[in-house]
Amino acid sequence: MITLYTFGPHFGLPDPSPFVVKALVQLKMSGLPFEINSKGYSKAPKGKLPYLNDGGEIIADSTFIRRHLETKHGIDLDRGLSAGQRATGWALEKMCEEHLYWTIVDSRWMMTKNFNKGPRHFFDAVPAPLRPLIIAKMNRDTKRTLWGQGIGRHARADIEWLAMRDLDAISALLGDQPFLFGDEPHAADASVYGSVASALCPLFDTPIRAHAESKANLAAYAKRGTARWFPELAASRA
Ligand SMILES: N[C@@H](CCC(=O)N[C@@H](CS)C(=O)NCC(=O)O)C(=O)O
Repeated sequence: MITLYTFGPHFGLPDPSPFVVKALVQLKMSGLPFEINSKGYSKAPKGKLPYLNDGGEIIADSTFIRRHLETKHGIDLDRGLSAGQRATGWALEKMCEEHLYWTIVDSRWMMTKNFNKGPRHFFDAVPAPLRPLIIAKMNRDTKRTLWGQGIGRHARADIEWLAMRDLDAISALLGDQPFLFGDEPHAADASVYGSVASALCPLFDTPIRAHAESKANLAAYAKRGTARWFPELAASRA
């Protein structure tokens, strides 16, 4: 049996991490049976989620999870795509994960009103006397990470502009298709859906979200993905 380690649903999303959402969607697309465990963070081999356990074999990182599906289970999530489409999918996926993602981290962690509504609650179970210390440390660590990545060196309006360019690119490539490469989803949809759903998360007030909402095809894409992969969430929103 495959076990996927996740954070669990938060913020009205299947998971607060777009990488976990991507792994959940990849597994759902694979058709393999799997279970979810939201208590594995402390044992994460790379200190991050997602990772999975497939009969004792541990695979950390959403992209290596995809590779594992390909190599161990012979599942090609890009079946039917041309080499050019596969390349476009890879480029879009990495734009979401290595660029758009950081703008979303910035908006959730560095904007006080969003932090208080969202990530602050990750620490609700920490004993009260320790909580402010842990929260301050996590904030410092996240700020340092954003600085190191580079995005944290920009003015917020510039960060938001970068995010909007990403969303424009996704919207333009998606056009009026149900999924990125036509009627059926492929590998990149797992990642792009996770990122677009994160950008649209109704809990957080950001110009990034407003921009995503202004693109009718992105809003419809996220809704379509939620209905297909997380129907329980779609029902709770209806
Ligand atoms: N490249 C990794 C990225 C995973 C990642 O960044 N996960 C974040 C959540 S979005 C995490 O677990 N952060 C916890 C930490 O850094 O302590 C993947 O594709 O799985």
